[in-house]
Amino acid sequence: MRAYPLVVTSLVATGIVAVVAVGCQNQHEANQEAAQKTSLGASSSVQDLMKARNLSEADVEAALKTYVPTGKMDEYYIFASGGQSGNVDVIGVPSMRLLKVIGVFTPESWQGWGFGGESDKILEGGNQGIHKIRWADMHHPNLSETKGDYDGQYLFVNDKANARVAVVDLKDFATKQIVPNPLAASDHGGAFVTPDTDYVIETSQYPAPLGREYAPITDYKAKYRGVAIFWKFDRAKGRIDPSKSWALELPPYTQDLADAGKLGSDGWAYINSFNTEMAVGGTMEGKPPIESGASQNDMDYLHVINWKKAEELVNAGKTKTIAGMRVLTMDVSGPEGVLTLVGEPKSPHGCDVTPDGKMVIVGGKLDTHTTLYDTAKMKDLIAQKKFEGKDDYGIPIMAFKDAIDGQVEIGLGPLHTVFDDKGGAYTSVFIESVVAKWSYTDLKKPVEKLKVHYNIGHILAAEGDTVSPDGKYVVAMNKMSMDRFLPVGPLYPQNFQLVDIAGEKMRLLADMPIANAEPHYSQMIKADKIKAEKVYKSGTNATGEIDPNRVEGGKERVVRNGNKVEVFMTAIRSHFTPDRIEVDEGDDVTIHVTSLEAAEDQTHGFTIDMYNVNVSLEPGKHENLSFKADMPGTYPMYCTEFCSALHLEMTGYFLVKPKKR
Ligand code: K7E
Ligand code: CUA
Repeated sequence: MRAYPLVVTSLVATGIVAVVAVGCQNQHEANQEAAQKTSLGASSSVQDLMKARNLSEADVEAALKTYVPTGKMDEYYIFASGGQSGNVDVIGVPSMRLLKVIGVFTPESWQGWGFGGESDKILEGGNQGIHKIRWADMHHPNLSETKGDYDGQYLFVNDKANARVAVVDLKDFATKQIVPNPLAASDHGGAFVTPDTDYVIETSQYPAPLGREYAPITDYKAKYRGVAIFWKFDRAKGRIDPSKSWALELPPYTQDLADAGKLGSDGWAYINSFNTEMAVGGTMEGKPPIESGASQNDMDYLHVINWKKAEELVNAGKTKTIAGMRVLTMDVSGPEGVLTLVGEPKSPHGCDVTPDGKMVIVGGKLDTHTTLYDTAKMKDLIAQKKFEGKDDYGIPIMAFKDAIDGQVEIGLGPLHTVFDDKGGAYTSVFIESVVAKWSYTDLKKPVEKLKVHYNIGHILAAEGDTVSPDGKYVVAMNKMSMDRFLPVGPLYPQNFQLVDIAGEKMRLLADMPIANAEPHYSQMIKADKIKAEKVYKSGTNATGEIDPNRVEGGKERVVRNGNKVEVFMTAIRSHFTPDRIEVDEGDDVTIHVTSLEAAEDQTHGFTIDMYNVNVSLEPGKHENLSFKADMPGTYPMYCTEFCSALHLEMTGYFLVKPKKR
């Protein structure tokens, strides 16, 4: 009630501003200039302001490089893993402003993601075993590619905790599919795409029997396995096709990161690993913990996979079906040259193919080097069967010295590497807490270091995983932020630091606190590659289809069939039709609701109090809400989005008549 006069007041105020803006443009500009001067307070120049705010010239330069004035747009999008939030954060560069949080694995209430509408079915599709999984540990988002370049169409993400991969459509920035991995319990090397997005690669992390069968830990070597799934992506449908997907059985070596070859190395995939010692812990039994058991050997193994050849063998039926998936087992892949190993120094992490496809770069958590593996040399060694031995599973091993191009001394704890357009490589160095810039084309070039705050994990670069990176920016994705932001209790934000790499030396430009979880990887794409829709075609549902139950204006109705009640509803500024629904306790209710809006940014929401249902109705959107009327009573239903001056009046009642007892 009380808000109504406020609405009118704000409308009147807006009206006045509009008249001023149209009628007296010059006066308006003069006013703005005056306002800017006064907002400097007592200072009359930039110098005074710098002094007052204690800013250096470098600060001001950084501010000018990142400031995006109102009404102007950013140059790039970052698609960042939301880590334990299970969702994707979309960030603008260079402003480092948060633009959207896309509901993926975890319910997101603004988007009505997972609160009774169509999206529930997408979330249901990602259930594992008998559990309704509603959280995720997202690690590596990957954009779809055409000829090795981001094409701005799709985003793929993985869930380490529950071994799943999701597909996000960048037409509407909404998740369209979640695919559960039937073979592994955890994944990590995902979701990496091949250069034309034929496949989305998802490789396991912690070994377990394929299909997650029980096997005692003493059977680790015999029964536990790693796995790499090659999910076939159907671009026309915009979905992964599990029936055309297949997997490669791997030794129980704790596979870590993966990447697909490109250009000359297209058709190959690479996975680094750790714990090739196959340590299984036993801290209560007086045995060393996995962390020390796994750090005994000087070398772990880079897995080199000829996936084109694997595809041929799969098509020739050389597979075994496990948990409904075709699996190429090690007794086939080893002898056929599909899977080959090569040593990797000390607890490797990161596995990044250079833009020219010639090298694979691996860091080492307990090493000071990055190692460059030569993709062409490895191809030759495999073709000539020049190996130095086999592992316990019969997988051939190439000699380290034959396979590498060289090593570069980087610093303490190099992890991930990204690239610019001039042969520059940027490696995140965790222990030393720096970004190290070096040259992958000239290994003798000195390494330049930039301190970051603090303990960088992943690093990302503008168009960094493509065949043609842009240079310009990298972002340090720091795990710790000790003294960077106002204190918010013992759980600190993560810190994204934007770094300017356009000049001779790296320059730190801005910090962005990441407040919702620990991101791992992210990718950055040129903004003009994204062709986002502004409104939906009338009746579009969460799967992107025109819903068969779409409701046209004038065709609203309530259909009863025994204890099934179907409501066909429309929403338009500022009412629902019908606005009264009366059902009996115990009825199965479905509300089909279509937004009749066609104007940009005219979103409604729909909720019924106390029923834990909520959907977002963007212009043209259709939703189907299904639930049982199991709680008798009187419940207001209303629009949850401030959509018009009479938004508060966009309401109605949901009445549940109690059963006679
Ligand atoms: Cu955090 Cu890519 Cu999962 Cu490295 S991983 S930091
Ligand atoms: Cu519709 Cu508020």
